Amino acid sequence: MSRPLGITVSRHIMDSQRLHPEATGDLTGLLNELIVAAKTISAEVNMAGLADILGMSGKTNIQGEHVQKLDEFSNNTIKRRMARCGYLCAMTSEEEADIIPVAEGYEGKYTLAFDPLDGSSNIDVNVSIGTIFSIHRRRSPDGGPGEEADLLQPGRDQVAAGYIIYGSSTMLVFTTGDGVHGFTLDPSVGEFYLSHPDIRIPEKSKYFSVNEGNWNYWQEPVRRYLEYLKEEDKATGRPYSARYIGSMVADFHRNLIAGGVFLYPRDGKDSTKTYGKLRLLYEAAPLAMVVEQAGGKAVTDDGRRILDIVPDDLHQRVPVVIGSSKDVDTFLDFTNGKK
Ligand code: FDP
Repeated sequence: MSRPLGITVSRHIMDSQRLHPEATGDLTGLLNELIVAAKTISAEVNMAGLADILGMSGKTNIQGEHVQKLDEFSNNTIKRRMARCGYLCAMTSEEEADIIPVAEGYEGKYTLAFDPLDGSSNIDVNVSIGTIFSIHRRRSPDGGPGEEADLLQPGRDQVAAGYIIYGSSTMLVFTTGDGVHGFTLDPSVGEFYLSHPDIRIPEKSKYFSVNEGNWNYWQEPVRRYLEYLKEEDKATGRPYSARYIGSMVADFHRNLIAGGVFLYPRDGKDSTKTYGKLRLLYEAAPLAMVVEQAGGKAVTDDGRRILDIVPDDLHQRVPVVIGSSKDVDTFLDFTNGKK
């Protein structure tokens, strides 16, 4: 079988860089390093089901090496690779409480926020999981280590954002502010090839993704919106169907391609849950940039644009409603009291 001469992700990034004569190539270099980390994680995720058979689920493997849990492995893979890539000044990860410094002498002009393995409750059951990333230009002067303020920037100032989904195939989906493009990993050659150029999310959908187990904890407009989606009305394409995997990357990706609206509203189960569950810097903001670049919308459950929120904490949580633009608009009608 002859292979198609596909466009690799490196070629795509280089071609995009050519459109910006002022570009130094740093963002290209940064993305390429991140892609190597993603391929490493993908290979490990694909081995996950074999862990027990190969005796690698305990603390030591057959070589006597320490074996890490997959989320720990993913975090370390990104952290170690990116700390010496020379393009970053600081990082933050879902797995670490504090700002992550880069190696001395390797400080660059960007920051990276990442969720190394999103959907962790699905790791052991062979359901899609993913890595989410967000890149900003540092605010502090170039040179020397970055500061927390370099990471606490609103999503609208991201220079690139995206995710890698480890599913039936591994896909990289990202934007540098010039549309959203998807690449599928050919594991036999270890390359991501352009498979989904210029992704556009359908304007209106027939799917909603939400954990309805939290129904009793939601606010009234959220409940009424969900009730509305479930009512029968042929003219507006209702009732909608439910699709909820419980990995944000997987739910989001499905909706991006097939159309849909994903919600994780505040649920008030306890006092710490008044802002929902998802994290702003490395879950909500990057996916909000992707969805907006694809023609969709992302807001909070009280109608604020996610990309406009200025973070005050690295691990800040935020309620999220994200997806097809008309479906998010209908949600806003409920929060604004128009419906
Ligand atoms: P998880 O806790 O499994 O890591 O990031 C948090 C997250 O997954 C999202 O990926 C997912 O959308 C959500 O939590 C699922 O939460 P619920 O189990 O409360 O529905």
